[in-house]
Amino acid sequence: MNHGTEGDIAVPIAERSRYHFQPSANWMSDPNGPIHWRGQYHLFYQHNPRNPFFGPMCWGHAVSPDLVRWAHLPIALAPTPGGPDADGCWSGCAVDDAGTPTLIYTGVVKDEDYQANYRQTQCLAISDDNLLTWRKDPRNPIIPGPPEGDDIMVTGFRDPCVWREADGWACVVGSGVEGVGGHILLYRSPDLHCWDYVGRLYSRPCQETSPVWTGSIFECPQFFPLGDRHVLIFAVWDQDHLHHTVAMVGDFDGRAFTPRDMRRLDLGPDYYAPSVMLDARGRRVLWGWVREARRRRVQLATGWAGMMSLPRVLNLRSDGGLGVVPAPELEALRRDHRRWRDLMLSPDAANPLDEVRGDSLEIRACLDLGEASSCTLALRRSPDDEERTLVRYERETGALVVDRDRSSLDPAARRGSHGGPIPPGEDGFVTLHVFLDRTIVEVYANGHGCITERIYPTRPDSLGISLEAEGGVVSARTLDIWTIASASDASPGY
Ligand code: DQQ
Repeated sequence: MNHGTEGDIAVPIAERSRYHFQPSANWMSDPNGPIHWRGQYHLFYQHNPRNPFFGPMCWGHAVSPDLVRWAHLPIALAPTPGGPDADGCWSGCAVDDAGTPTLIYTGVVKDEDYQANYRQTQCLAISDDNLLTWRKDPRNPIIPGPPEGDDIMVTGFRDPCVWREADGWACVVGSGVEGVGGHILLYRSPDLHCWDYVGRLYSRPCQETSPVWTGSIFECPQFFPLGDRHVLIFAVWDQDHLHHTVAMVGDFDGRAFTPRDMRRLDLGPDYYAPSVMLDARGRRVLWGWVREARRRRVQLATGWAGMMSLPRVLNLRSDGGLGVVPAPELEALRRDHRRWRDLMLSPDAANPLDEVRGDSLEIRACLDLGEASSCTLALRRSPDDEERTLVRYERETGALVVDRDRSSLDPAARRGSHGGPIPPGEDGFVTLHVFLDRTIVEVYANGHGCITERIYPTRPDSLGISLEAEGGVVSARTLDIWTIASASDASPGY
């Protein structure tokens, strides 16, 4: 393992993921235009191929037969000098236009006088060689700017999400006004080229905080039907900061969306820029960018930044909220398996998982908390507990919390506890489904919510795990632990 230094601490700098998607080097951020095309999954993403920082964005491209094993393909979109995307091809979507694969994305040109220093317009590109190379439309931009005549002066106009309707196309664009609130703008088109502004699909003031704060600008909106409802997902940008992602379930009357349920899509601080794909099985599969959570100079030494979340399948829950579970295809990566049944955990008992080690693991526990106050799973734990990341479920508050205060000795790594309420399942049990991949932890709870966190353990012996009860006895009705293969070891062989 390579090491850099940060103060007196040796910092591991080459902890690439084993089964989370990432490019071979440099910057990766938002997933873009995931599409299931002729039996294969295509995933595009914001990519700066020159260095591990935000820069003039390209669309990186990868293909997979199964959502799990990916082969890298050539860059799909890059800025065209003098064009409406001269300074970046920002986020967008992919659609099937009667057999023609089509990308709709935000082109940006630096302009000090314009919305947050970038003029933002919507552009289109098509492929006629099975998504390998892309031709930009000479008529670009297809939407030359934010709507005029509405009473909004937007400070963002980006990230188109397009879908087919009975007699044409519809598109939402993320927008908002700094210090005022976010907007989702709705457009319609007969042909993907000429677009009419319909109105605001949804707006919310940034002063409203309950049940969730949605900030000033909505980025990366995703809008689609699910069951008998519509779902609106977006990322929250405010005062030059990326915050969190929000999911709303509600009703669409053809012009406006009215939310009935509103909550965080992911309770962690490192998950952003969601993108949703409809696959051949009719599933809505969600991707997200998992950001770095340490200082820039370590990022430079590492040579890469950013990973893709695991694919997550969305469903509508009986309580009106959005359910999120990891895609079952991930099971193909499972290797060695250990199972415990009816494991009784009491506060003073020895750690039953003392023998288990690893930084690439899947853990699934069905817990009966009884009268206990909480149950805690520790990951990437050094033998003396100097480093460890805690995943705790608190019975009284029904909260899932990830505590990374001691995840790393690296002073450049961000700390803190994050989480929120995720009620137990209908059977009263708490099901934790945890994916550990070196510097990423994804925790899914009760089929209902999840937390994504970056951690950066520095000690080579921070590989232990433990499961503990606090304030009473917890029964682990089942506990399964698998080692997980590297996705590249299971290459699709392109
Ligand atoms: N990232 C893109 C934008 C989007 C933001 C630029 C979200 O299109 O709003 O790389 O992370």
